[in-house]
Amino acid sequence: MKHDATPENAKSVKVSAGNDRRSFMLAGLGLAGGAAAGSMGLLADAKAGSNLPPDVPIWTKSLGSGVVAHPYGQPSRYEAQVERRTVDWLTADRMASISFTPLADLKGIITPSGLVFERYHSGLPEIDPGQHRLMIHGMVKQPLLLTMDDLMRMPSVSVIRFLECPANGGMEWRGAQMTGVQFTHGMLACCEWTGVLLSTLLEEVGFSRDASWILAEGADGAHMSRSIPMEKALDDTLVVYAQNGEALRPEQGYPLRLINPGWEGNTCIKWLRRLEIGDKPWYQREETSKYTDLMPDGKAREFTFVQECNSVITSPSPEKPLKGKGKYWIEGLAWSGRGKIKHVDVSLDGGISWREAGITSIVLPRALTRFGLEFDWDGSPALLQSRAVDETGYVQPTYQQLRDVRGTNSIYHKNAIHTWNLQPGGTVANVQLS
Ligand SMILES: Nc1nc2c(c(=O)[nH]1)N[C@H]1C(S)=C(S)[C@@H](COP(=O)(O)O)O[C@H]1N2
Ligand SMILES: [Mo]
Repeated sequence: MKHDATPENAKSVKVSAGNDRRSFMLAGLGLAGGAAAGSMGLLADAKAGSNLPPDVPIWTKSLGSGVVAHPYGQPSRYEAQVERRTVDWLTADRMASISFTPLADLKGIITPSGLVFERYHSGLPEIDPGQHRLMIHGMVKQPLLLTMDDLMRMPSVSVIRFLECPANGGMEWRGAQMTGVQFTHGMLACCEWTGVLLSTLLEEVGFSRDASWILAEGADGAHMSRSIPMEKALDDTLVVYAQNGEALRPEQGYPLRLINPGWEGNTCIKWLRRLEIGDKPWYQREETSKYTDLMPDGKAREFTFVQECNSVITSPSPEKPLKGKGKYWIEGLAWSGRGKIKHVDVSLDGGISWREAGITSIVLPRALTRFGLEFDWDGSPALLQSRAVDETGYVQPTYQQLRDVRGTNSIYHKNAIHTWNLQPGGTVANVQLS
């Protein structure tokens, strides 16, 4: 798109009223023609007022506010609708609850810290980092009680990885019922995480050769805890103190949390206070009565750690309806707990035919990956789907394929191909195809 309509040359063009202004603007943007006006929706809603070309907007005629009007910067007030939201009927209170990431409004692959979904089992504890300790004990030569300062002095690494609750989309096992991508897929985020590799800490304490599991425990009232296999701990588990370049947010576990890249968010213990080294799993509440998968044979599958390959179209979506026929950019997110995203296809006809989408972001293992595709909408109804393939060759399943294996009792680990029904008026509804 060419941007050759500077304010200067804008003034030199003689325009009289609303319609002429519109065609001038479109010509300047290289989008001349009534069809483009309708299709792009450019200026479609804008009332020709004193802030629109060729007039000089009011904010251009005076000094702005000075520096540090906001010592900690905030988004524009025009972005106030971009916020975490809850589904009130899901949980009895806000302490053992969840809020969802507003995926439809986000760009790129990094989730801004203030918009990362929150999952608490007993509310958000307010922890004084000066009084916080990490205890590492059990089958070790040298138990340790570490301060935050101790941790900051150790070798540090930063990685960009997604974080997803295994219950993400769980409500959709019973059929399409959530009203937006924020709620169907918003237990999902991707941040840069900085901290110390757990393997570094394990070397420090000298773990026994018979050790095979590690219990991670949080400092919240729930003492949320999970058993982590030693293999993962020695691979890429991170004890994290920073997120997107600053200290962890309280919501994300300040001052310290675990990140198990690509694994159930539930294993990523926040407000981390204790790591116990042992030789078997502890079978805590969150790995027995919860976060296990009830299979068709009536048995519960335990320790389903990996978040399998998944994807969703974030626009169009219920939050991002279309405004008339014409060209649009379909975009969405794909991710896999097993590695990098290799390929994303998009269907406009409910999975009968597929087109390859472009990958429009950096591609990192176990990170959100953005895809996009041009779409010329003729105004007819469509069934939009995305289907991701990861570097292991795993193809995101249909609901039917998933139910064939998992039956109908599941809550967690739903990664089926999702369908949006684009309706003639441009609204988008959540529907489910098998
Ligand atoms: N201590 C503690 N850690 C916790 C939880 C918790 O309630 N307490 N919730 C877990 C769950 S179920 C998920 S999905 C992730 C969510 O991380 P987030 O709130 O940073 O998005 O944290 C996990 N770690
Ligand atoms: Mo979770």
